[in-house]
Amino acid sequence: MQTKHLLFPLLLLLCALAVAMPMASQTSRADYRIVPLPDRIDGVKGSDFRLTGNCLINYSTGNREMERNAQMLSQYVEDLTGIHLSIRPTLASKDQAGNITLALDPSLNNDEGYRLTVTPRGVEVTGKTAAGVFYGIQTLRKSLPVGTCTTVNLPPVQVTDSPRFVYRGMHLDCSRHFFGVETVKRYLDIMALHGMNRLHWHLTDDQGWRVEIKKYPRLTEVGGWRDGTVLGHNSAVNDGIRYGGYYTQEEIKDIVRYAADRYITIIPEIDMPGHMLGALAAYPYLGCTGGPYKVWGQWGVTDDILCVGKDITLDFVKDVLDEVMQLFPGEYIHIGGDESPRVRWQQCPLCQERISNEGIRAQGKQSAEALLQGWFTTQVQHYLAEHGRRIIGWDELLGCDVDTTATIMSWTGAEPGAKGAKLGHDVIMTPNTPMYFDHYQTKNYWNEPTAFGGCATLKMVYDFEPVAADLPAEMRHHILGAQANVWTEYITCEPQIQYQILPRMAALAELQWLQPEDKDFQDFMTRLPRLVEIYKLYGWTYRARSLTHPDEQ
Ligand code: TNX
Repeated sequence: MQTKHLLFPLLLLLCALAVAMPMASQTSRADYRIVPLPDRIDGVKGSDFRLTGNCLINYSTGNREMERNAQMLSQYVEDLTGIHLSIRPTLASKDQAGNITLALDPSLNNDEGYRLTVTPRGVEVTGKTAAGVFYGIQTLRKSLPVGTCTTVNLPPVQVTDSPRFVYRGMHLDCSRHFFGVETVKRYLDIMALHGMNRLHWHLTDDQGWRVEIKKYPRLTEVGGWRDGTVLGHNSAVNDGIRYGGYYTQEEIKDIVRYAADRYITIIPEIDMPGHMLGALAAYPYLGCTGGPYKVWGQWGVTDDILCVGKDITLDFVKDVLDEVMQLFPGEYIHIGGDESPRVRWQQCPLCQERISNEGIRAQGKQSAEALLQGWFTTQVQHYLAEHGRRIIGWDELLGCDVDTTATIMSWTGAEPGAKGAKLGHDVIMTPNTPMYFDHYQTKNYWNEPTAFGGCATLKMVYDFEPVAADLPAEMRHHILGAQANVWTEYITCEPQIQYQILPRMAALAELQWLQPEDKDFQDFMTRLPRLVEIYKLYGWTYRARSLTHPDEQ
């Protein structure tokens, strides 16, 4: 065979190797200007720390939480860069050279605060608690470049950070449409990436009861299913397709654990006395008229709510809450309280008897029926308090005379929140504009997936300030934080959920973490694309146009 025939393939091979070689040993550089922006990023002199597959992740021997933190960090680094880091329990500080060390330092002043220190010799993520370390890990993760490489250079730095608010929430409505365990877990993953720590899980409503309650099996057998779903915004057309589903108690426990591993507390919502058609369809005796009732296939507010004139209704509620408390260990149970028309109560002899027996009388603008809702809520509140729990309710509760141990969720606007704080309630701010992520992201929505209505652009979310300017200084601590709500009347699948929340969650995260004087929208927009690289890496759907048109009114 002549050599000239071999020469060409050989040359080709050499060229290919030349191209492939630098790929195989590719180096990239970390950038600590992430979303949300840490409080302080202080550059330190010295050479970069070289993160390679030879680095270990050290964590304190015997600490389960820190071990899990180490595993998560290892997984994140591998997802982003392809570099595999082994984890190692260790006691000795001398092992730190060349490695990443996760440590606790009780002298830090914020429970969720952390410090990330990079020197040429190593990386240390320190938190007051394991949760703080987890947030430091998120920051380290988001600082890394996305893309396969063998070495990441980390410029020496001291990052110090702590969240502005203790309550950093997202809400998910799994009643109007039902989303399986994997979707909820991914939602929690997305929350973790954004440094959020409360999932408000809307589990029951007129369109479906989604949590298994052993004592009342019909809640899910009957209340979990509807005959069909209306098309669009309550048109005359119904698809006629049976729709439903629910979470078994085992699935709930699994999700609660998954959340806890990410330092997220789940707050279940059992909405009462309104938004209860799921339960009424299953147990018609719970209503004033006795039914028959059907799980709703349309949207809005129905007049059929729980009859609170009957003791059996209170027994039902307590039984359900007993099981709910078993499933959800967090302090808070959300008991709803929104949109409860009182027309049935006005007509119901038992509710009227309750009003007179309890000596309830209309006061000023508050009708006797409004105060009956207050009476009912107080019963539930006391029952939960006996079990060491507290309630959150929608801002309608401010019109029902509940005491200040009830935390108020301000949704009809920001004013009820300010009013509640002045009265001495703790408050979570979720005003429908701009905190309803089921609303459109532009006013120009002809080309958007159908949404509830309204508009909250990325910039509007960013600019939201949860603490009213005129709220007196001594009442400001009542504003626990902010949350975005994702109602799912028009959201039918996971990519659509993600489209509605991303990238608006990035703007929300920044207002949850940053002091208002440190916020800067233009700067945020320069940092956002790198976060979006992580969305892409995990295959999450997001609204790309918001990156170039963040305020398209
Ligand atoms: C109002 S927010 C509701 C929900 C709807 C939502 C749609 C609240 C307490 N009640 O039942 O799903 O608007 O945006």
